[in-house]
Amino acid sequence: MHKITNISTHLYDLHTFSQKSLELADVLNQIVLAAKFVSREVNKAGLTDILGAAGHTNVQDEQVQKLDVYTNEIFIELMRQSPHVKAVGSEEEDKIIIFKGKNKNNAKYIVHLDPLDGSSNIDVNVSVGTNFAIFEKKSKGKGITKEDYLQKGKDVIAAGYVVYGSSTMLVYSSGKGVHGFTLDPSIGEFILSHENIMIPKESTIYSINESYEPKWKDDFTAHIKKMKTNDDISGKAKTARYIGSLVADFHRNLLKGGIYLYPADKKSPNGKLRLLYEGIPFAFLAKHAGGYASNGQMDVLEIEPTELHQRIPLFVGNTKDVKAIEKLLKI
Ligand code: AHM
Ligand code: MG
Repeated sequence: MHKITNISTHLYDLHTFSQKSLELADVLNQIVLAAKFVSREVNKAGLTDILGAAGHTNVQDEQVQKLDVYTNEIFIELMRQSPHVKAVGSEEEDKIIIFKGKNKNNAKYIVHLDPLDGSSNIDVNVSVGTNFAIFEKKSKGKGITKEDYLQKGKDVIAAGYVVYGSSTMLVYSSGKGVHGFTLDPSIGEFILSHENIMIPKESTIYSINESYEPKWKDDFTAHIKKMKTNDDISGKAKTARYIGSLVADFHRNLLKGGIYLYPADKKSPNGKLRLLYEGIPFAFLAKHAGGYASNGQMDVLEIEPTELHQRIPLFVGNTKDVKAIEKLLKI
């Protein structure tokens, strides 16, 4: 029989059972548990009309929550229950949530997450996901400072995402390769299915919302046009794929080779995506899978965060594609 590995065993193996691996495994296990709850809810989302719509009661007379509200609450609650998580930054919360209490005296991890990314796809049975990045507190003592929760991506301890698609998959890296686990719903376990993912050398896909083309600068439009015909990088035409859930678009490009682009434009001069929980997790994963992420000027992992919900333009995927965009946009 071939070896069956779940995520905690995998993490212990990678870090040879160190204290760090035990603590990190606890945090990841809480993320895994939350993801299982969310996966269950996502899978029955289409049944809400039958079971009860958000804001109303279902057939059991329970209040039904909107999926994004539910997801945010379950992730925060499970982070609260881990003795190792000191704070959580969530796309759904204005401020950083800092946990207090005796069981948190030695907590040293800060988790930034987008509990349900791809909000426009929630109600239409299209893949959505959860993205996360885990940092270690730098300051001494029980408290937490801005420097603790506004760290550069290069200081990430582990990052990953869960994609709730035709199956539910969790992909993570703790700096030693990028690994994918598929949820087996019959036993409720994430089992290692994609070990050591490397982004394919041949990049065949570009992912961008082309409806914003009238807002782009001419040289950017020309660059995208070149991708469709005779790409400078691969010498071949790329094909377009855009789901509108970053997590699902990134996942596909990671496995198939390609570039995801969300530039700054006249409507969003700083881009749309958020540095801490949308840029950094994918930049970290891309790096460890042989790819690269940039804001058009520099490596996303080198950007100094100044606020919790800071936005950036984001280009992520095959290194050569992203470097070509950087060359085009660099001031
Ligand atoms: P969200 O966090 O509100 O879901 O917004 C982020 C999403 C990404 O998942 C996706 O890639 C992008 O927004 C799509 O934006 P647009 O509809 O402008 O193409
Ligand atoms: Mg999002």
